Parts: sequence; C-alpha cells; structure tokens
Amino acid sequence: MKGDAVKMTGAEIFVKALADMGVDVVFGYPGGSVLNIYDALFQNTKVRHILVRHEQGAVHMADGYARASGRTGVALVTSGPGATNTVTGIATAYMDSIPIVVFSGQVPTLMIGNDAFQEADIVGITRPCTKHNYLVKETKDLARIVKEAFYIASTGRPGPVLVDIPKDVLTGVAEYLMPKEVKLRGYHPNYEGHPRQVESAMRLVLEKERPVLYAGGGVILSESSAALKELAHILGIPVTTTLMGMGAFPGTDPLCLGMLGMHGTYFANMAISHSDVIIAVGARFDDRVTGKIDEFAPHAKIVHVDIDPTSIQKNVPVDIPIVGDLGDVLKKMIKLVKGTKEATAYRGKIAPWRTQIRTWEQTHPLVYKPSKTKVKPQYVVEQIYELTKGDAIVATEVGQNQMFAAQYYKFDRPRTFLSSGGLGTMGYGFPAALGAQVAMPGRLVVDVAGDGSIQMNIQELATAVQYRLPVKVVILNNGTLGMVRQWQELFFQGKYSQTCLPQIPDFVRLAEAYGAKGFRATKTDEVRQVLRKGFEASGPALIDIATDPNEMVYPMVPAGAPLTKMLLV
Ligand SMILES: Cc1ncc(C[n+]2csc(CCOP(=O)(O)OP(=O)(O)O)c2C)c(N)n1
Repeated sequence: MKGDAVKMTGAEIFVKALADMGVDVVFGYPGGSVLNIYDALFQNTKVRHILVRHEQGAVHMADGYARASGRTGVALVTSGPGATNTVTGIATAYMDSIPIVVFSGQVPTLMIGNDAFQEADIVGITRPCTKHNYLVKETKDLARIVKEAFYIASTGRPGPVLVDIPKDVLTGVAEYLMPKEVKLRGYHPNYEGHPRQVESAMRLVLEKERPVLYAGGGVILSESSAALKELAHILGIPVTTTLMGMGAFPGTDPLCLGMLGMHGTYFANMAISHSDVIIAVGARFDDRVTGKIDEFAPHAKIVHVDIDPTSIQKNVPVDIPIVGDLGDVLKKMIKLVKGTKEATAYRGKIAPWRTQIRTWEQTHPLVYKPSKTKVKPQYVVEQIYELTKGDAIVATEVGQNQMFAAQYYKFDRPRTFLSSGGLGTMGYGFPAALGAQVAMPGRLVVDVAGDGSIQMNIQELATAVQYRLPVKVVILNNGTLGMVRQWQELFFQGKYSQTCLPQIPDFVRLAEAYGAKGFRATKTDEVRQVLRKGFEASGPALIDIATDPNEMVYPMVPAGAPLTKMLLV
C-alpha cells in the first residue's frame, strides 16, 4: 500500500477493526457522539448490531454472551448518560473477571473538560472497575487500540476494557493501521506454573489425608474443567465449587460436594472446615465463601493456583502459591500422578475421608420442607432441572432465586450457569440470558428470576421480541425482596422494612404488552405443566410462579460467622 495508502474515517476504521477482530455481534444503543459509527455499521454486513433498550442491558448482554461462549462480548454506547448507564454492567463483569469490551462515544477532544453537552469522564469513572481503559486521542491509533482492548480483556485474568472515542477521532481520517501483534509494556501474564511449586504442592497433597479441591470461576474461564475432573478422579479428591464455579465440575459427579460458603451445602462446608489440605483453583477466597476468616479451614494447608498473583495471599495465608494458567498447572499436576502407584494408594488412603463426607451428607442433605398448599421455589427449580434434563443455560437474577438455582439445578457443564457473583447485580440475569441466547441460538436459555430483580431490566423484553430471542424467564414470585426479607427475618426481628412489593405488575399481561408470551402458576400441581408450556412456546416467555413468601434459603452461614455455624432447615 506504500505511497497510495487508503484513508478511512475513524468510524470506518472502527467498524473494520471490529470485523477484523472477528466480532460477530455488538450490543448497543446510539446517540450523538457515535452517529458516525452507526452510519458505518449501516453499510456493514459482517458485524451484527443488537439494539437494546437500556445501556445496562447492552453490557449485561455482552457479558452473558461472553460467559456462555467464551468469546469476548462487545457493547457500544454514546457519551454522557449512555456511558454512565454502563457502569453497573462493567463493574459486574469486573468482579467476575468476564472478558468484554465497551466502546463509548465521547465529546470532541477539544471540548473535553468543558462540561460539554453529554460529556462524562467515563475513563475516570470506570478506572476502578475496568481491567484497563483508554481515551483514544488520534484516529490513527484507533485500530491498534481496538486490538489491544480485545487482547487485554481476554488474556491473563480476563476482565472488562473500556475504550472512549471522541467524536473528532471518528470523523477524522487516517490509514488503517492494524498491528500484527500486541506489544504492551508492563503486561505479561504468567501462564506457566513453576514446576517446582507444582511438585511441592503435589508432595504436600499426597502427605495429607483430608484433601478438598475448591474450584472457582477461573476453571471455567481458563477452559480447565476436563483437567480438573481428571485430577480429581486420579486422586479421588472431593470437589466443591463456588457460585462462579458452578459447572466447572459436574454437579452429578460422585465426587461433587456442591457449592460451599454462605449458602453452600452442609457437607461442603464441613469438608472444607475439617480438611487438612485445600487445593484452590481459580478461586479467590471471597468472604461469602470463607465466612469468618480467622476460623476458615483451621486445620488445612493451602495450595492456591491462580493466573492473577494479586489474588494470592489476598484474603487467606497460602502455603504453596502457584501463579499460572490453570490448564498448564493442572496438566503438570496430572502428569506427576497419573498412572502411578502413589495415586492408587492415595485414593485408598483417603477413602475414609470420602466416607466421612458422605455421612455428613446423609445426616444433613440439601433439603426443604415440601408443602401441599404453597409452591416451594426449590420445587420449581427441581422441575426446571427435570424438564430441561439439566441441559439448559441458566441465568439468574440476585437474591433467593439465585441461591435456589445454584443449589437445586445440577450443572454438569461449564458455561451453563450465568450469575452475578461478585457484585450481586439485580437485573443481570435477563439481559445476560439474552446475550447467551445470541451466542448460542440453538440452546434453551432460562432466567431464574425474582419479582424484584426482573423489574430492573424488564424493558429488554422488547429486545427479546424484536430479535426473536426465545429466552424463558421463570419468576419465583414471592411478592417480596426475598433475600433482604430473609435477613430481616433472621437478624432484624422480622421488621420487614421496605421489602414487600405490593405493586407487582401482572407479568402475564406485561409480557403480552411487549409481544411476548405470559404464563402463570399459583399451585404446586400446576407448576410442571405451566413450565412445560412456557418452554415449548415459540419466542420469549415470562412464566410467573407464585411462590411461598416465607421460604428461606438454607443452609445459611450468618455473615461473619465461621462456616461450621450453619443455620439449617
Ligand atoms: C441492584 C441491586 N440493588 C439492591 C440489591 C440488594 N438485594 C440483594 S437481594 C435483593 C432482593 C431481591 O429480590 P427478588 O429479585 O425479588 O429476589 P428474591 O430474593 O425474592 O428471590 C436485594 C434488594 C442488589 N443485590 N442489587
């Protein structure tokens, strides 16, 4: 191209860069400062645009798309309010290490700092909740920055990247300069776990008798589920997962203990509390997992494997830290023990430990009190599991609905449970489910919702109808902000301050008003039939199920208590 280099506008460069990065879909909402991008998109056939109804929805959709597919999700918004509306979505993705890139329009460079119309310092606002962010200053830098943004979002510990693009950068012209490789000073994730650390870890584990594998969302993000399963079975080690790790290890596997932590199973929490060695993989010892930190796993040595060195030693002292990609480290661990006599002997040696855990499970299984008169939310989730044969992608909102989904749906595969774990964002599930449905058109995608949460992004029903995204929303409608009410019941003497939702809309008619289908069940014996109808209906559906407002999520470890002090049914 030397001598007669083709010049393009920034907007054209931007759209070409997206296409060259392999972006097939962008979730967005237009406005003044991104009009040129929308104009360039109009001519483009490679990048599909999904028009959302609120920018928060766009970011959650990009996030759901990323969680379900493993590909980086993309959102595009205008400056000012468009950009500020993305903040909750960005913070949600940041807390859960989800690779997304958010592009925002910005006022022209010369007007930045002038309180120009629809100016917001989104780079400043999102600095603490992005993995990295950019303000593009020149058109010629645009393609490179797009490439870097995708690279940063998806490598190492993934996370959201924001790219703020002033209007004059989009209208300016330059050559399309897309570098072949990304070179960034000061950003070199370490993928290879140190072999000697790995050996020490395995030596330590083999000396012990009560091991537990504690698996977090990092297993899913690094595509290491198969390796985790292999290691667990070679050594016969029980596995507990965090909320973010649901599906990282098969929920129906005999070695699976389910979730640990605040609403974890009795046996997972007892196993962790009595273990003598914990192998933490892609997990971060979040306070909802550890309970009272000083009394967390008092007898255990801890091996912690994570790609992000800053998450090691952050909350708990670690005996053997291993910084690296889980895929690499698990492979090295497997290589050390696979087919060895030690592994066979070890499986035998720790058999009494597995028996002990199963005894805990038999004495305190995950249960709820069934009722003939009231619909139990746990029963609804069990029915969803049975009807979908465990094969759905399940998103959740936040609250009791989220915990019941995690407890009673058995996730056998990674990337099938989408939930806001770190930030706990009500309103996440529905748009995330839509994003997942865009990524996985053939799959059944269900959002398990509460009547409070679903009202936070209900406007995306219009998006679902417009793009024929057949997501099924199952509302566990208890007429309250159930999880907050649960805390008021247990810790505030039943004073239900502002947690009753008397003005709940008629969800069936609301669905119909948007052009979706609505279904309702008010009795236990209607639930299965109504769910089936909703799942079989073509297009998006809201399935409103009146559930028992007094039902609570158990087990529960009160905030700040040790894991062994569980409140049980
Ligand atoms: C955006 C946001 N605001 C407030 C909260 C605090 N909060 C956590 S759970 C919850 C209640 C959720 O109610 P609902 O969606 O009806 O679900 P339920 O617990 O009844 O299943 C609230 C208000 C939150 N997590 N997110």
